[in-house]
Formats: sequence, structure tokens, C-alpha cells
Amino acid sequence: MKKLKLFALTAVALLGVTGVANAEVMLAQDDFVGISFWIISMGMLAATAFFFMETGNVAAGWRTSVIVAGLVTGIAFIHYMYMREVWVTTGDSPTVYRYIDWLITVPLQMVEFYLILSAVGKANSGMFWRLLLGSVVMLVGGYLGEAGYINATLGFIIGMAGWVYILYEIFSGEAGKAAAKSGNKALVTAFGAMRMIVTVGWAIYPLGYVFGYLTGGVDAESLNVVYNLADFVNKIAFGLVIWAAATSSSGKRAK
Ligand SMILES: *C/C=C(C)/C=C/C=C(C)/C=C/C1=C(C)CCCC1(C)C
Repeated sequence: MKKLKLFALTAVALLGVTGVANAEVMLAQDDFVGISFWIISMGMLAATAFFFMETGNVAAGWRTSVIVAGLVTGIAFIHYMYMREVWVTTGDSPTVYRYIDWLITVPLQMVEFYLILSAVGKANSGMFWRLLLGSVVMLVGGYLGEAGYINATLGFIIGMAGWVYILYEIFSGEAGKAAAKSGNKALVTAFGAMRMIVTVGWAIYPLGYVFGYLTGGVDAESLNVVYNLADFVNKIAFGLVIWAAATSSSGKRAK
């Protein structure tokens, strides 16, 4: 198990590093957006190592949730290496890489709601499919708007509709009700904290979109700084909340 973990971590780090091995343009000292790409890449790498190493310290029912938290930050780490490269060499928004990352990591985070409910035996697959549907609508709308396939305002409206649907499901829908009735303290706390992240932390993304596209012209700098900060909070803090619930409800740290 230890060797496997070490191997997985090395593979993740190497994949990220090969993404920059042929970098020709160096990070400029006044490129603060580029610097934010770097800092966040390293945060993602550290979080990935942490989550994978911690999987041995939680009860079996919570293990998958902690592994998925590590997958989210690991996938983001690799995308960040590529996004940084695009930004530093061209000064353009790495829209395609960003949305590929979101398209993989957001559904994985939706799986987390399902997984923590199933860790206490309260999940059903309908919840997962509805959360997935909401994320796909949100991200496809956003991508079509940002990539210029449809009008930016229309893309924004479609994206908002998907997000509101997710919020409905976790607050008033079946998932929200199941969490409230579960009677498991660690789960209720984690579910509540994850829900706050999806409400408050996620609100940063549409704000970035508004500053980037809807306030006249395209402002790539504020768009990317805002998205970078949002990813830092929403991927790492989200995973930490799950890890905290997993360790507290595992009682004594498992061997
Ligand atoms: C790890 C990546 C995460 C958690 C990404 C989340 C992305 C969003 C919540 C994006 C939301 C958007 C809207 C609500 C409307 C405008 C378009 C988007 C895609 C920026």
C-alpha cells in the first residue's frame, strides 16, 4: 500500500513536470497572474500528497471519499502546469484546459456528496445523476460562452441555471433531506460545510465570468486571478472538509 501510494504520487508529479520540461519562456517577476498559477499548482500538489497519505488513517467507509479528494487536486495540479504554460507564453486565458479540468473535477466533487452519504448508508443514485446533470449544464453553458460559440450573456444564464439546480438539490432536494435525517454528526457537519463551499466558494466563478466577459471587453487578467483563487479554495478546502469528517468519524485513527 505504501509503495503504491509513493508510486502514484511520483507519477502525478512527473506528469506535471513533463508538462513544463520544454518551457522556453520564463515566468516574469511582474506577471502576478502567472505567479498565482504557480502557487496554486504547488498547493494542489501538496494537497494531493496529503490526501493520498491520509487514506490509511480513516475508517474504510470514508476511504474512497478521501481518495477522490486527492484525485480532484491531482487532476487540477496537472492541468495547472499546462494552464500556467499557456498563460506565461501567450498571455491568453487557458480556457480549454480550464474547462477540461472542471469537466472532470466538478463531477468528482458531486460524487463526493454521494459518497459521504453512502458512507453512512443514506445515498441513492438519483441524487448523483441530478448533481451530474446540473454540473454538465453549468459547465457547457460557461464554455460555449467563454469560447465564443454563443453570446457571453446567454452562456452565463445557462451556466447559472445549472448551478441553481445543484444548489436546489443539496439544500432542498433529496440529498439535502437525506443528510439532515442521517443522524450522523460528522456527516451533517461535512455536508453543511461542503454545501457552503458550493454556495459561497462557487459564487466566485460567475463573478470572474462577469468581470472577464460581461463588463465590456475581455479582461483576461482578472478572469484568471479570480478563477485561480476560486480553484484553490474550492478544491483544497472542499477536500479538507471531507478529510476532517472522515478522521473525526473514524474515532481512533485506524492503523
Ligand atoms: C474545481 C473546479 C470547480 C469547483 C469549478 C466550478 C465552476 C463553477 C461553479 C462555474 C460556474 C459558472 C456559472 C455559475 C455561470 C457562468 C459560467 C461558469 C461556468 C463560470
